[in-house]
Amino acid sequence: MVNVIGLGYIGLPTALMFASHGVDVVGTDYDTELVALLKSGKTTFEEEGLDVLFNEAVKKGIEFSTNYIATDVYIIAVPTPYDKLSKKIDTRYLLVAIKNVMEICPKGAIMVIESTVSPGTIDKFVRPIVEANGFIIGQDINLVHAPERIIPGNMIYELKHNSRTMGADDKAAGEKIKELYSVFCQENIVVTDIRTAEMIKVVENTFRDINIAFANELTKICRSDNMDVYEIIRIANMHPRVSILQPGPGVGGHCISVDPWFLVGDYPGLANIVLAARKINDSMPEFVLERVQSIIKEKEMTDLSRVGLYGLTYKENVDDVRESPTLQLLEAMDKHLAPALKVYDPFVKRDVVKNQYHDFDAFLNDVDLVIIMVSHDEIKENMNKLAGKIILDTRNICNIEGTYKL
Ligand code: SAJ
Repeated sequence: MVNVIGLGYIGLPTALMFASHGVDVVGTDYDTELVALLKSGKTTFEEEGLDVLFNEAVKKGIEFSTNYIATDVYIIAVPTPYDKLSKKIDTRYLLVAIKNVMEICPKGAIMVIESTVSPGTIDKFVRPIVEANGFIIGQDINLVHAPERIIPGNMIYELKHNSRTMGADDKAAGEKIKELYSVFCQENIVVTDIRTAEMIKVVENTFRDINIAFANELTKICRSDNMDVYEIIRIANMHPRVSILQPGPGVGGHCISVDPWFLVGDYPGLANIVLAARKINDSMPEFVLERVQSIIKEKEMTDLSRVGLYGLTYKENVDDVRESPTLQLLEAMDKHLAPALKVYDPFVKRDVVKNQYHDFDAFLNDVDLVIIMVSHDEIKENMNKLAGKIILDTRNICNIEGTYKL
């Protein structure tokens, strides 16, 4: 039996995937409300294919609990944020999970850590807890690091079709976990050591952050000299060895905007491009604000209460608002004591900011300037509704004449 600890964006689909492929699974989370919701047959976030997978897993007997279960395989998928001051990993949720596992874990078990961790975290923080509980690593328990790689919006497909990295001290334990994941993972699973696996994960997300930063920096350069960055990227990408990503209003989410900080915090003076990229991406919400100010001036708008942000999530067609560029932009406005803008997002059902709308038409009715922050399918399919508005499109999805771009 597998006990999956942490039933969030990664733990839940992973638990469901194992269960739907016939593995005995208990999913554990400390959040009683979340567990109650799952037990009542409801999923806890929106993701393509998640409900179908959930129903299959329930049919196969998956269980949800707030308790940790004595079993032979644990998979830990709890959040690992970064400490905003030191830029280092905040291991608090991970270490609580490890301690709880150690309290009930029988000898001979394998503990798999899926949560992203900075290189050295397992040596520095995890091993001492395991050993303090009287377990000899390699003899009484084995550790494996299996960092997740799935992208929100395409998680279910990617769980099956992405290759994986497994870091293990003990080859046999690594191979055992590889075999377990092979029940659903159809791609190559590479077994390496733990520290290498930790680094690979952080490197993957840092690579993407740096490449998005390049697109964002180009945007600023092009804006300053009146060039069309999208045309430049489109045509440059026709070169066989050039593949520039897309500029945007910033980088959000719990992964790409977080993981590169681990390298900055842990290797001071060495992670220079990484730090520059983080700063560029973090500057984008303010850049959007500057664009808004110049448009307001150009259009001689006087009623600033009629400015609205479309999109609150960190990217298209997900309901996750963590570190979202829209939240970053609102925070920047707050610092300048500027009045809050109107905000609408079809995926965010609860109120998370001031002046939030829950109906697209009502939102459009109350604004003259629409800032497209997220390219949800809803707006792409209803672009005609924006006719007559002043539009700032930070995602390059709107073809309406006169639309302002980044
Ligand atoms: N973004 C851009 N321009 C782009 C691509 C993305 O501005 O060309 C922005 C998005 O709008 C968003 C942010 O970057 O705000 C991050 O979005 P994303 O789609 O690039 O990535 P995430 O955070 O949803 O998922 C990433 C993935 N990592 C990589 O592609 C290397 C995923 O595979 C990881 O599993 C995930 O992080 C994670 O959990 O670590």
